[in-house]
Amino acid sequence: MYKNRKLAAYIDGRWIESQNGTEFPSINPANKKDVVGVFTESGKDQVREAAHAARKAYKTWSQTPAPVRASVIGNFGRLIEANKEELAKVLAREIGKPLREALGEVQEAVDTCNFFVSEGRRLYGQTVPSEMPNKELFTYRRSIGVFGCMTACNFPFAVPAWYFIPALIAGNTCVWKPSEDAPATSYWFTDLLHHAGVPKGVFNTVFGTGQKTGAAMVDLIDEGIFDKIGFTGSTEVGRRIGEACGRNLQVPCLELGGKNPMIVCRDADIDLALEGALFSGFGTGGQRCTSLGNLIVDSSIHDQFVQKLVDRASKMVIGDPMQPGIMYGPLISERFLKGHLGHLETLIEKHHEMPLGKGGWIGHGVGWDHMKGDAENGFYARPNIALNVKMTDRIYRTETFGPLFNVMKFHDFDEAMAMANDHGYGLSSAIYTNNPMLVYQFKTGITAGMSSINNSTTGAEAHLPFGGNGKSGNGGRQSGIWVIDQFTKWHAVNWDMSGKLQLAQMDTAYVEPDLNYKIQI
Ligand code: UN1
Repeated sequence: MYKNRKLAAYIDGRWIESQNGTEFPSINPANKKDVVGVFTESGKDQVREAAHAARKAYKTWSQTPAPVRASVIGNFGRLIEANKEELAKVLAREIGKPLREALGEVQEAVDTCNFFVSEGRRLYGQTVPSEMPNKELFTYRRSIGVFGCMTACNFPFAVPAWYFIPALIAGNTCVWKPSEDAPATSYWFTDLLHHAGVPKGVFNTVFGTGQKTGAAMVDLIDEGIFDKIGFTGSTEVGRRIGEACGRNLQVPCLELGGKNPMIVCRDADIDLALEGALFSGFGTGGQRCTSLGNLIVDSSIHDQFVQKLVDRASKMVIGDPMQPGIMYGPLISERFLKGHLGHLETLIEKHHEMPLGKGGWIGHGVGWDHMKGDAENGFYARPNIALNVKMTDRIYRTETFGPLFNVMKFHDFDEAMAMANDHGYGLSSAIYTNNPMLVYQFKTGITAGMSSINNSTTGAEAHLPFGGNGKSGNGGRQSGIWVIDQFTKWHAVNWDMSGKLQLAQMDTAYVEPDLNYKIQI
């Protein structure tokens, strides 16, 4: 347990307490007086030590039969399931996610385990015909090596599961820098892997902030101690990581921000679209990479739709994550709340209408009629909708990561598609329509990696490829069978049994055609 221990890391199967590192507390954002735990930042030396432990464990783990590796992941899934309620409560307490969603997030990790357990019995390669006699060709998936990974705070259990479950099954060993906003959740993730039977050194965790521990990991890419990097977080940091990996001829898995569009067409089921827009925009306090950024509404229904939207939004219940029936809880931490308030300050322009008001921090100068939490001690923000947003506005192309989204008006479908794509992100997207032709145009014209038809921009299922394009990532995908390509490299093997040197292309017994032959009709 992490209580009264000031843990800095889990390396080579042991928890490490630090005497002199910088401490950082994990604070319950619903009540800042509730300290979930105090952890200590790992520095460069500790990150290096973790990577060395992972390197040492790599040979044995990569040679352990894949079905045996997968059985450990099976154990992990069973342990998560057996502790689902408790894990969801820690997660909700630590990052303010409503309990129902926290339970869903833990379930997403269970689903990922269940999906990948049998992948340990596949990891298929191919047998391929050779152009030579008495020769066979094969392809094998080989593990990559030491995987260094930095994850975000908004999905502190499911997203690490997306990375580490396939990485471990494929035979890699890992160093994880979880978010500084969710160290307790990350502690339990690590602890359950330990109890699932992951051998020492195979999985290592280093706690700390992005500025210190994360920066140390990025610096160490140039030392060559990682063979693969994964990162979920901002586009800005992703770009720096991509540069460091590029210098070292590595391809990282980058899952970055979004400005996810939702198009509402005139023929849409309006009530369904309203429901979808509200959850996409305000579910999880708008703090999903897949949250709604720009709501793009047909001009002929715009005013009526906005009126209903504002009406429904103004009745949303905000409050303590443990309370039933809340739309969203506090923001993840004070830092996220301040970031959100800063966006309201700098991105809202004179021509934007704010029908839900302009602010702000509930309990700190502003109120909210349907508040079910401790406003004085929590980091709660009012919801905001910005109307009349144009493609030339900064807010159109800036990820805001809070309970705030834009509404734009379109006159023809080409304009709607331009609004959906031109901000340069390409993670998630949605359309509400019952017109198959519009669905087709949307599916073939959207640049996002994920699209919903008559559904929220959020809530991807755990076995479809998750990821984005443009400013949202480098095209890598997580989840489902596709993620195996991130954690394995192809190995091509040829086996010549002919007893002589047969040269491909040169000694191949191709059959020559009679090119003088002309058909006579
Ligand atoms: C994220 O915000 O980084 O699709 C992940 C969803 C969730 C995962 C989001 N299943 O909204």
